[in-house]
Amino acid sequence: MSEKVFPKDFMWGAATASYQIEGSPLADGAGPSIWHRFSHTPGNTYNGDTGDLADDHYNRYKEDIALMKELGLKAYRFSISWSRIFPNGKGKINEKGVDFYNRLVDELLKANITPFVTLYHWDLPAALQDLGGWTNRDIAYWYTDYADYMFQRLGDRVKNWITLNEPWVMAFVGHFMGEHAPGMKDLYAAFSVVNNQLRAHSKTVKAFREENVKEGKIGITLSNTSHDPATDSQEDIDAARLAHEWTNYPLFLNPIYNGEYPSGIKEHASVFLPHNYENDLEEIKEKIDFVGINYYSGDLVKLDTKSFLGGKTVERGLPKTEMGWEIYPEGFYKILKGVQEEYNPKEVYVTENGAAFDDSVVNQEVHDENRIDYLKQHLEQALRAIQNGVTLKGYFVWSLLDNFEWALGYSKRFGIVYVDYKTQKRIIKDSGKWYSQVIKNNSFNF
Ligand code: LGS
Repeated sequence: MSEKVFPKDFMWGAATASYQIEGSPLADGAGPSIWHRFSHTPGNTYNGDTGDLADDHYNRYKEDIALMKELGLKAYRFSISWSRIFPNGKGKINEKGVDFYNRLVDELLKANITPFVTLYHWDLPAALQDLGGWTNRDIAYWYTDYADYMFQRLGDRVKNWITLNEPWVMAFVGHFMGEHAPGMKDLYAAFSVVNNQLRAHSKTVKAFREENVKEGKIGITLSNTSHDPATDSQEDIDAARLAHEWTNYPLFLNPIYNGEYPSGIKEHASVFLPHNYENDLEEIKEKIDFVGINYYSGDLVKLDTKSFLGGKTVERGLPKTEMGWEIYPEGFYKILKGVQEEYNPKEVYVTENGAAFDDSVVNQEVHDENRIDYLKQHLEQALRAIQNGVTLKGYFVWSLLDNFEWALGYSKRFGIVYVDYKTQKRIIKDSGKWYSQVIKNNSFNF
């Protein structure tokens, strides 16, 4: 056993997202989002679950910030629900929606917790979906107007901004697999969403620079799975590399840093990208201040000429979380090291890492040793990444609270704080207690 000591000023945090925790989606003049619509459409979510109540954070945010303080969090990543601010996505402003985030930010600052704001975590105003949503090129303007407005309203107090959460998931799980809102199954739409998200992101970064938010930083959060080749055959190595370029940080960072899509995408998938997408690349190339990395799991990839981009996953017998995802901490290191080597970002934050397990309450306690093990193994790899040159500045556990896990509803618990959905009572799990010690000591034993 040895002590794993983190750099001084390491930013320890926890993350959530608006639709997953807030509840009251239509309160105080808010407009519906695509997730409100999607979850209310029968057959789309486990058990027909919706975000109508979720963790009732909209009403309990003070209690939740008190919990964060008790845990000793230094930072908190949350997202803004666009349709609370602009009920129609654009045009008329809903001051009461802005009020909620003003109160939230003020309460966080009072508790000495640094806010990291995600401008978009999948809950597009439904009114914009009616205009084509992310497939409409105009969304780059709609989104930038909304983001710019938030910089003006919160930029005096919020210094850390994330443009988009996991644009790959938005594009492909929402527009190709149909499992997330808006529930489409169209590969061409999915690639146009990728391109439009990149355009929206970069226009917003430019607007952010023009706003001149004092000491402000802006970045993007990307999803990642560590794809390893199933054998050392060139075919499988290529299939794993292509899966990496398609589903991980390269799909977005290559255009942002280098002004072009990754070579494998150009070679195998450019037919799906919008006509004349090349004309957008110059505008998309735009400096950011940090990269947000989300990491949960890995897989083994084998060539499969029948599947899109030629890869399928094969079982390798690693232990899994309740989601059925492999526990593969080594992959966390590979992703962190990879992003530094490939794009050399100024700063990296882990904006999500965590695990769902089947928690049970025993005498008002939750003994989630499995989650503690998961976190220990992953934090060990994060530290290893820092020791090997990765400019990792902070880590946000997913999630602060058990919450609405999208299509899986309330069936999966990721929190370090347990939520009893009937009573809305919160219980700090053993993992939460453990994490608060890590923060306090800036280290842990493993
Ligand atoms: O709740 C979401 C978490 C849970 O797991 C959060 O809103 C998202 O930003 C994020 O996508 N989240 C998440 N992702 C894990 C994806 C792992 C995929 C592994 C697939 C292996 C078959």
